[in-house]
Amino acid sequence: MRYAFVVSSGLGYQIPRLFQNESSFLEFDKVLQFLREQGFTGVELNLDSDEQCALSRIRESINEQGLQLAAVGTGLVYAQRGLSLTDLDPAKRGKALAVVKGLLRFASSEHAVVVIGLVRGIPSGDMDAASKLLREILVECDQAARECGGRIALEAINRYETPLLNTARDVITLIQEEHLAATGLLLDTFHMNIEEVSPNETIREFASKIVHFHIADSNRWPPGHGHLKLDDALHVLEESGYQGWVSTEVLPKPSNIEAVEATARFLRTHDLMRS
Ligand SMILES: [Mn+2]
Repeated sequence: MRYAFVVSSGLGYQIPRLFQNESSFLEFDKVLQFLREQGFTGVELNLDSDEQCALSRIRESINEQGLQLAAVGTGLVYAQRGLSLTDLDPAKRGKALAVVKGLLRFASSEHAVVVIGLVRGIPSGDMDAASKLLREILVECDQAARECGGRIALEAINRYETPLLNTARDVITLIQEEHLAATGLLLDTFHMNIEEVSPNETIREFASKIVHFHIADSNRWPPGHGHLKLDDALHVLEESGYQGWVSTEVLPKPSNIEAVEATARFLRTHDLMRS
């Protein structure tokens, strides 16, 4: 398995207004260097736009620092720009879809997955209509992914954040019913702790469908700061034959630096990160 760390203006190593100003690009370079020094080989980003200038610069930075792009998250498309894949306004829905498609092209050129998490939106009211909209648009996303050789990681997210696709089985059922060939499962230990009967059983059951994996402890702090047995979960994941990225998506607690160091230390102590 390969280990990555999220860098964003929200979760992960937090850089305020990341990619919105010059100083944030400079800090980004330093953070990438720090991640590499700590033993991580990949970085996961959360982007809210597919603006080409910024994407080229991001690609250059990652390559220069000798890291790989593990994944591109899209939650900020919703959190920062208010665009979701289930918005009842077709124009806003279309904009969200356009950004996801642009990010799919970028990510696929770097062999990275695009994460579909909260960009699905938080619908209230007619849930059947929202579920139907989501299905239709995920079919479109999958089609776009196939066209550019990309892959989508559809995340099971806990009920307190969205009513749509809370469990691994919810995600797998949709993928199978809609025959989504370029879409796989993203499991996140924080969400699984809330929604799954037995997270380790869930990992075993759906191992062949997992295309990306997020770790955080029970309180979303770095591994070792909560009450999850993350070493057990990761050994189960490894034994299941998973060879993709394990990406640390945590709150920047106690601080950015300490979150990275604590995670690296945890992964080494438990013989998971071996480089
Ligand atoms: Mn996650």
